[in-house]
Order: sequence, then C-alpha cells, then structure tokens
Amino acid sequence: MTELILSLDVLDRKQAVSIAEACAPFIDAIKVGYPLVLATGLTIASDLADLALPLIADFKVADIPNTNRLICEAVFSAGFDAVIAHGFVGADAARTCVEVAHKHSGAAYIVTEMSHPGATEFFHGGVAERLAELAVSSRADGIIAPATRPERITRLREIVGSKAIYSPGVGAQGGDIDTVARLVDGVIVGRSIYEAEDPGAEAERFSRIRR
Ligand code: O7M
Repeated sequence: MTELILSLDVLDRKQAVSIAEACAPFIDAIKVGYPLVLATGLTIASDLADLALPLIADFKVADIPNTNRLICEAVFSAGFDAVIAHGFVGADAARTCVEVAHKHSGAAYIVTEMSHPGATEFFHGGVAERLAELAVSSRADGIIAPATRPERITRLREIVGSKAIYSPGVGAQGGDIDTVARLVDGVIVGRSIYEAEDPGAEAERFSRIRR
C-alpha cells in the first residue's frame, strides 16, 4: 500500500497540531518544513510526538559536510525521524546527512528532481539521474521525485530499484494521485489536505485512493 505523507505547511502551532490530529488515523507520516519550523521552532516535533507518526524534516539540506552534520544533529535531537537533503552539493555532503540519520536510527532522503515547472531548467539533461545514482551510492533510504512527471518517476525507479520513492506534487500542483500511487512508495500531500474545510475527511479520501 502506498503511504500517505501529510505535508504540514501551516504557520500556526495550534492549527498544525489540530490538523495533524484530525489526519493522523489516515496518514503514515508527517513532513514538516521551513514554513512551520520557522514559525514555531524545532519544538513543533515534540508537539507532534504524541501522534506516534514518523516525523520527516524537510529542510532540503544543502551545505558543506560539517554544516550538514550540525543541521542533521539538530533535527534528530529535536525528535525527527528522517531528514530530506539535496544531492547536488556532492556525495560527501549528502553522505554526511545519511550518516547522521543512520547514527540516530533515522532515515535520509535525497531530492533527485523537483515538481515545479522550473525544475526542468537544471534537473533535466541527466542531472536527476546522477542524483539518483548518488542516492544509491550514498546509501540514502530513498529519493524525492516529482508527482507532476510520472514518466520521470519511472525513469528514476530504474536507477534506485527498491529504494523508497516519495513524491510531492499531487493535488494542488496538478499531479494525479491515482497514476502516481502505483509508481511510488509514498505520496506527499499538502494544500489539498490542510486547506480543505475538513482536513481529516480529505486525508481519509486520499488514503482510500492509494494503491
Ligand atoms: O501538496 P502541496 O503542493 O501543497 O505541497 C507539497 C509539499 O512538497 C511542499 O511542502 C513542498 O515544499 C514539497 N515539495 C514539492 O512540492 N516539490 C518538490 O519537488 C519537493 C518537495 C519536497 O517535499 O521535497 C522534499
């Protein structure tokens, strides 16, 4: 069954917790990124801990190895279970994120190609494929690939094999969950759920569609 990951990109702590609570029975993990962490601090991880769902820190970490290490240590010390990093900074920097994640019994995922239209400017022409290869050689736990381009997911799957593929871009960005759910290990959904009148009901609806 394809996992459903809630992207909790709201800016208010109470609202975040209440949406997460409503969605919890229907989702497999919660992804928290800069919008919520800059608004609330890393302590949001403790507020969400009671839900007993994996918490993924989407910081798209992209710095030198030492700074990546400091960022990832802070992420896992705050209670997150996984971190998302960029691979374009190079294998040494990406590997640092993987090593810190594994030291904390957590996971690290590498972005291979993004979902927005402008992503084709730099990620196409072989770059995404090289990033997928880097994810494999760095022993990352999986990759992020675009739900807006299912054919690219299929191509990247050829490279990463059975590694997890998590895919954002369904709903608000136009990706079709029915098509994508067959290709990936998890779909990442934000606005379609948290902007819905009844986020819990919308999460349940998404959870029924997945294969
Ligand atoms: O469903 P949305 O469009 O409201 O939210 C999608 C979330 O996924 C949002 O948090 C984005 O920052 C993130 N995302 C993308 O939309 N596209 C990408 O290529 C990569 C990500 C992401 O999660 O990267 C880890």
